[in-house]
Amino acid sequence: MDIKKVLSDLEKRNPGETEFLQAVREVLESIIDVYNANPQFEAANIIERLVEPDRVLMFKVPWMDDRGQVNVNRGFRIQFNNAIGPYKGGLRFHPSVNLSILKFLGFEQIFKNSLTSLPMGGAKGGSDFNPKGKSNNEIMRFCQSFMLELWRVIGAEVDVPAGDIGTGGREIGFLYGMYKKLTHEHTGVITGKGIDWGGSLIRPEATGYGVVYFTSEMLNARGESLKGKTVAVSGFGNVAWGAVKKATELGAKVVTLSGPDGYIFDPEGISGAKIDYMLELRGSNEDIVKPYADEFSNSKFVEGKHPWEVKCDIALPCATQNELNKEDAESLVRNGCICVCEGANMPSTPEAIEVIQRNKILFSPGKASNAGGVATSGLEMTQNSMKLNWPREEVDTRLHQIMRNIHSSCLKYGKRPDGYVDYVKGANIAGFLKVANAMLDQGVI
Ligand code: NDP
Ligand code: 2IT
Repeated sequence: MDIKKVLSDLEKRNPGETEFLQAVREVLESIIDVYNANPQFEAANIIERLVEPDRVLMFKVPWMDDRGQVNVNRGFRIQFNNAIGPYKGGLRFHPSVNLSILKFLGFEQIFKNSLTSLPMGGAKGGSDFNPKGKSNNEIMRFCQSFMLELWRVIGAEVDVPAGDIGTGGREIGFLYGMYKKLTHEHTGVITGKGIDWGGSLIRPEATGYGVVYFTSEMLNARGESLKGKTVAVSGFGNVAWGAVKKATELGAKVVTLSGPDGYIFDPEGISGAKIDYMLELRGSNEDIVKPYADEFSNSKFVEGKHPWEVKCDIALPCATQNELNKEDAESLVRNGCICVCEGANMPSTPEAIEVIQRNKILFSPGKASNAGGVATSGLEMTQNSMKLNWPREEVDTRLHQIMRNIHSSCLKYGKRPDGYVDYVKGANIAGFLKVANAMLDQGVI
């Protein structure tokens, strides 16, 4: 494979899709040796087939606001690859959403879902709709209009959406209600459902818990543990909340949170009622973390900055893509950080990853360490198929085991002769092999 040529061809066909190209480049650079050692991949042109989504649906989402004005947003669903199972992946509602961002997320999802060992293909969708500041009724009308298009292409055995940024339990409820109305079916077509109507226990916590289970595995492999460690977290959404909860439970002290307005530094640690307050902040429908500092007097708000300037042992970026850059990585290194474990999708820039790995700091890519969310979605699908609900402990135990298995897969393909583990390479190779072999088995389709 000639990576340069593949990427330049891809750029020509997808001009300006920087996030998508960034995600593809990382995978290609990781798998090149394995790819070249197995000529059957090139013979079947696996790479060109893998970087082209199976299909892209783009649609108009008109909706009426509370003043009676008609608004128009753009909706998407990228069905990227279903070699190992039905398409699966979240829906992002955020004003920054565009084709490039959803294609990068859908592409990453292929390998992430493969790593979980569950039968799920890769997909992503969403809209440039901004849920911030909207009333419940506006959110409902938007979600209903979105589903009026989406329902035609999804299905419990076809494509199973879920939440992502800006899409939580409330939005999933409105989307599901409309799907049910249109199809007359009550099925497992969406995950992240309410616990009384087909949802799974632990799904809300799963991504953050999984990130922390994965961090523990990485630390254990170096003879370390989370106990007594200082942790910096970014974001204050679903993933950040789960990560803070589990890290605190396992004896670490989480000292930061962040939002688009800046970050909170809480030297006493974010625990107990402060963790519950994160849910209030998120539910307030505002775009800010500043109120935390007004609520808890020993903490401070630092405007317009990322939390990576704070001294910490462990960094968990849980907000959004490219939120940790080269300078941030250098600051983490200077401050003695020993582990960066991604909760968000692609939060570290390639330059940041280079700095982190060069300094032999533990680093895990989101597609490995945040896979607990979609894995638990997979467990929700299993429970829906069986028409029963597992207790909390059962789901949590399975989630924990899946994270351990993903860690082992990373070690298998990512361990270097000097003992340092390249989790990026390990995750990409392990995720890729299963999908590529399935594509070979199924012929040119
Ligand atoms: P939420 O909407 O719950 O939270 C997202 C957080 O990131 C919020 O704190 C949000 O602030 C912040 N944020 C979003 N966009 C930006 C931006 N452009 N600049 C600065 N801050 C931003 O989403 P999740 O917690 O679900 O998702 C967080 C990350 O984790 C995403 O990368 C997502 O793809 C990934 N992920 C989510 C999974 C899940 O199960 N939910 C599973 C695996 C990965 P604000 O809301 O104020 O904009
Ligand atoms: O990025 C992700 O893995 C998610 N947003 C979760 C997807 C899912 O289908 O649960």
